[in-house]
Amino acid sequence: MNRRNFFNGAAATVAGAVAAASVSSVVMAALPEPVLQASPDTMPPLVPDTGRPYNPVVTLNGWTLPWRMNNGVKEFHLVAEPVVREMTPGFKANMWGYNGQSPGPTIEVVEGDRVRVFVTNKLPEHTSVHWHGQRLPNGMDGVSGLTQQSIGVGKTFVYEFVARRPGTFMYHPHADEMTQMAMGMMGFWITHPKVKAPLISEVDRDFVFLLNAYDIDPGSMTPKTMTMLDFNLWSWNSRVFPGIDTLNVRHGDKVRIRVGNLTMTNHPIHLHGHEFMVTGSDGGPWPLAARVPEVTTDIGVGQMRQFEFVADEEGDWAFHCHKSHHTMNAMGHNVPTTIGVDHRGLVKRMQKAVPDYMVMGERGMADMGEMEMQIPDNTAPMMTGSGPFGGVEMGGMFSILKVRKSQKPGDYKDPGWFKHPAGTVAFEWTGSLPDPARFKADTQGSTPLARPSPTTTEVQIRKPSGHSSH
Ligand SMILES: [Cu+2]
Repeated sequence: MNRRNFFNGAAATVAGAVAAASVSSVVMAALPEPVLQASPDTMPPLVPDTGRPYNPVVTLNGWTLPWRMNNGVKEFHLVAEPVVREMTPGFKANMWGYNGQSPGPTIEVVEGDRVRVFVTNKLPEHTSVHWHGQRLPNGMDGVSGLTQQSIGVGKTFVYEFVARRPGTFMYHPHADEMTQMAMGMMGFWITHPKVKAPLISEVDRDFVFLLNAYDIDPGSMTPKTMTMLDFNLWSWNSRVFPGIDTLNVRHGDKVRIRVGNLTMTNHPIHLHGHEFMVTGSDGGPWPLAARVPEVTTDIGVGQMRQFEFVADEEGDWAFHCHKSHHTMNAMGHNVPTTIGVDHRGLVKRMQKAVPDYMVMGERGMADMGEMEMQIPDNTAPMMTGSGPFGGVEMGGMFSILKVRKSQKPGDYKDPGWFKHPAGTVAFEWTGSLPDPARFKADTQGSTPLARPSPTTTEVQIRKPSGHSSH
C-alpha cells in the first residue's frame, strides 16, 4: 500500500467506524476500529491475548486501550474528542479527552514492541500527541510546528516507533497545550520490560493514575482554561473524592503505584500505615542506592514517580495529597477566618441590612462536611464522604488503600469497610479529667467566651449567598 492509499483508507474508516456493520474488511485492515469507554469505573486489568505476555496495570477510574496486532506491529486508535466526565456522582464536567473519557485510556506495550498509534482529531481545533519520556525518532515526538504539522480538525495522523525503554510514561497534546490540558487531554503509557530486569520488581498489583486539576465554577460544567494557579478541583484521573475508587489489595501483596503530575503545582502524595520505596520515575528505574523509604513523595510538575510496598497492615488506610487544600472540592479561598470570633448578636443586626447574611467557620469548617447547605446543581460538595464512624470531610485528591486478608488474588472489588479487631480503635475517655495546670492561671488568652447552646444561637443560620463558590 502506498502512502496515499494508506491515508485514504484511514479517512474512510474513521467515517465508517460509527456504523461498524457497514465497514468492509478491506477498510478495516487499514485502521483499527476505535474502542470507546463510557463507564467511569476502574476497569479490571486487560490481560494481553496477543504479543509478548506481561503483568497488566490497573488504571484508577480508567481503562487500558485494546490493540490489534498487524504483521507484528501493535496498533492502537486514539480519538481526541469532547467528552463528559463524571468527576464524582452528582457532578459532571465538559472536558476534552480520548476515546470517550478524560484522561484517555492507558496504553500498555512491551519493551521492543513496534507501536503504531492512529490519532483521529474530533476536537474543534487542531491537536497533536506528545509521548512524554519516550525514546523515539524526533519526528514522532508530537510537538506541533516543531516536529510535525498539527493534526487538523477531522484528520487522522499516524505515529509509529519502537518502545525502546521500559517504564512509566504519559501522553498529552503539544498543541494549544494550555487549553487542551486544562480541558483534560492526557493519558498514561506503560512499557513493560521484555525480560526480568534487575531494577524492575514483579508486583501483585500495579495501579496507575494521573494528577490533574480543573477550575470549574460551582453550578457550571466547563473548566476555565485561563486559570493558571487557583484551581478549585484537584483530581486523580479527572475524579475527585468520593468519586475516586479505593485501591483494594490482598494482605501481603506487593503493590506498585505509578503517578504522573500534569497539574500546575507539586503534590506530596502520602500513604498511611506503610512505608514505601520510591523505585523510579519517567527517567527509568532508580539505582538501588538512590532509593529511600518514604511515606510521602513529592511529585513535581511534569514528573512521574513509581513507588512500591508490601501491603502487610490490614485496614482502610487513607491515601492522599498532603496539601490540605487539595483534599477539598470547589471552594472559594477569599473567605476571612472567623475562628474564635464571637458572633453573638451580629447576625440579627446584619440581617436587617442584608437579609441573607450568614456566618460560617466560627468553630472551624468541619460543619461543611455534614451541613445540608444548599449548593448549586452539578456541584461536588467541598468536604464530603462518610465512613463507618461518620463524616470523612474530604474532597479532591483523596482515596483509601484497603488491605484485606480476604481479598482474592486478582480481585479488585471494594471489600467494604474494615472490621477492626476488638480493642484496636481509638475511644473516648470517660474517666475523670484533671485540669492541666498550665490553663489555671490564664483567663485572658485567645480562647473566647463560653458559647451559648447551639439550639439558641443565631450563628447556625447558613445560606449559600455570599459564599456562592463553596
Ligand atoms: Cu496536591
